[in-house]
Amino acid sequence: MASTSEPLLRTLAPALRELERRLRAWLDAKHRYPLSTLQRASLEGLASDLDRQADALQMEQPLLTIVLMGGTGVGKSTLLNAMAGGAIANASFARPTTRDPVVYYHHSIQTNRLDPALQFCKLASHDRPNLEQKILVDTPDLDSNDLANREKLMRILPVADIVLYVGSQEKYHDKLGWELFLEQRQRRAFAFVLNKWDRCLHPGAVGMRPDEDLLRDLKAEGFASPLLFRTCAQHWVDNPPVANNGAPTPPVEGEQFVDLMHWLEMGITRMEVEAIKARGVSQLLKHLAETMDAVCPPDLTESAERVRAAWSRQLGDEGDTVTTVLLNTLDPYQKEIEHHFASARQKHFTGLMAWYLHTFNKLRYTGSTLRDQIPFAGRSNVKTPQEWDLARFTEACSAAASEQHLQSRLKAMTNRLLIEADTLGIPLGLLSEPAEATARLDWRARYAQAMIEVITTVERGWSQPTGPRRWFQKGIILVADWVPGLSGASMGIFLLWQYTMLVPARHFELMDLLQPLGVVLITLVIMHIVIALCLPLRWQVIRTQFHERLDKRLREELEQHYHQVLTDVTTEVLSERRQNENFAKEIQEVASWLAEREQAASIVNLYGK
Ligand SMILES: Nc1nc2c(ncn2[C@@H]2O[C@H](COP(=O)(O)OP(=O)(O)O)[C@@H](O)[C@H]2O)c(=O)[nH]1
Ligand SMILES: [Mg+2]
Repeated sequence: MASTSEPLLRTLAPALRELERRLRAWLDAKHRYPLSTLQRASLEGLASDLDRQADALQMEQPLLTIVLMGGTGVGKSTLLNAMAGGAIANASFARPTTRDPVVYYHHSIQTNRLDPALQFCKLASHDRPNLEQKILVDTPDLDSNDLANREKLMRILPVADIVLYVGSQEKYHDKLGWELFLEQRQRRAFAFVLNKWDRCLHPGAVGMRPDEDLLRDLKAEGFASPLLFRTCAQHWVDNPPVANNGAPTPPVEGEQFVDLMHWLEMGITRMEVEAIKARGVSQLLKHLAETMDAVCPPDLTESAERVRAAWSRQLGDEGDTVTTVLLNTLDPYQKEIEHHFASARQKHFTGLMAWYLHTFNKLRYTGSTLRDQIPFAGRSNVKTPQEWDLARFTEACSAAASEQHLQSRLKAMTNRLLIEADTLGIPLGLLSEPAEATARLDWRARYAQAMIEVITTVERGWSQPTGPRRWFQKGIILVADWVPGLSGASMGIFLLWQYTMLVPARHFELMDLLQPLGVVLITLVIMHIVIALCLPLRWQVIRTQFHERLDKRLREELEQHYHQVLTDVTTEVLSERRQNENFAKEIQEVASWLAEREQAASIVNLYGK
């Protein structure tokens, strides 16, 4: 049995190392989903445990470490001395306060094979073949007032395969000790010693017998039939059993020190050692799996969908407000914009009409061109560009708008978005950093860009329409381009006809020259009126179109950026979740492989349910 189980443990070592490597890499990686300090510490502890177990399992013959744990004065040191058959541990009479942990081990074990936590203890070797694979460790009192002592104990505990929980009649169930037991019981084998048994039995004792009381409490913790030894350690120090060289007589009825020794020497066979080791590893894996499960990020896909919908509403409102603010900034420049639109269309006309429109617009918008030159304080803090330059103009508008409200609005809105996301199931901590970074983007430039694009589109849509409107406009332009010239020419021809063909012929007068010019001018004016009626240019119409498009454009821009934050974070968290699940699967694989091969050794009583 032992020969088949040994490869089991040694095969386990590399698997544990691999898990340790994965765990450390996971801990070192950056996590979007936060990990609490406590969780991190506990995972780091588990990584060292994996390392320790891997080391321990790699040995030819795995060593079993049995640690004596208990409160001050219960007799741990005395018990170890009794086990050793002589004074090796500092029992209280020798050095009551400074107590280094004592390690009692077989001389064949090279000290460098001992776990680092043990190498710094007081070492006492022996040559007892029955204890060859076992290391007994006395520890500082768990209720010691000296913090350094408690620290020493906490450093040794992880090494323990079996904890021998020692109590005495007055101290077997102290709060500290019991808490430590509850904390460790999932991970280690436990056996119990009730020392000073001689004191438990004295006739004056009232209430429940301590051993029965302890058994009852252990039962409540799932230890149905725990190993409990009642001992009088002091007695065996005074009368070492080896010296008796025969069947020693217990000092009082029911004393079980001999049974304890028998269990340690014979009860824990090699098979049990390996079973305990294997069990220790599976407990460790279980603990690791549980901890990984606790830190596993939730699936945020559904919450993200809800948040997306809620955000869309808010971002839509924001886009609307920003549009209104931007357009209000634009309002005072109505004339300039109309001028700009008019000049854009004027370019489509040729000949006389082009000249006429140019002159007309110049006269009509004198104010606006004039205004370009004078700084006009008081009306608005928007600076009008020196030359008529639409791009620079809108940029200035949006810069002003931005200075007024928009940047701070955006910050406030981002906070609202974060709170909304939090209530819908995406924790604040996940989104705040990238969302705030998005709020800090150069939105002024983005707004300006949007305005320029929209104003250009509206202008193009107006000056170069598509569909039937396009042909309608073409027709009007064609008529407007030709009719004034033609009517002037017709007038000229008519006059010539009057001079030459008409009988009696008309006499030439200087004023006649003005007639064709007059006709041209009148036609130009009539055509201009026709143009104005058929292709109207009104600020309200431009503004409405502008509002619609800018609103849509800004909404898209805002949604694009903020939704990206949501997508990025959910994808990242999802991939962290996958990683976590994969790791859990690997842990599970090792654990079930181990479970299949775990021995049916008689170790069940060392573990609670
Ligand atoms: N009556 C009685 N006293 C004991 C027994 N074992 C140890 N003691 C005494 O208990 C005191 C504390 O023992 P010690 O081993 O130093 O306790 P530790 O603090 O747990 O290491 C010593 O004075 C021992 O003589 C026992 O079985 N019966
Ligand atoms: Mg002691």
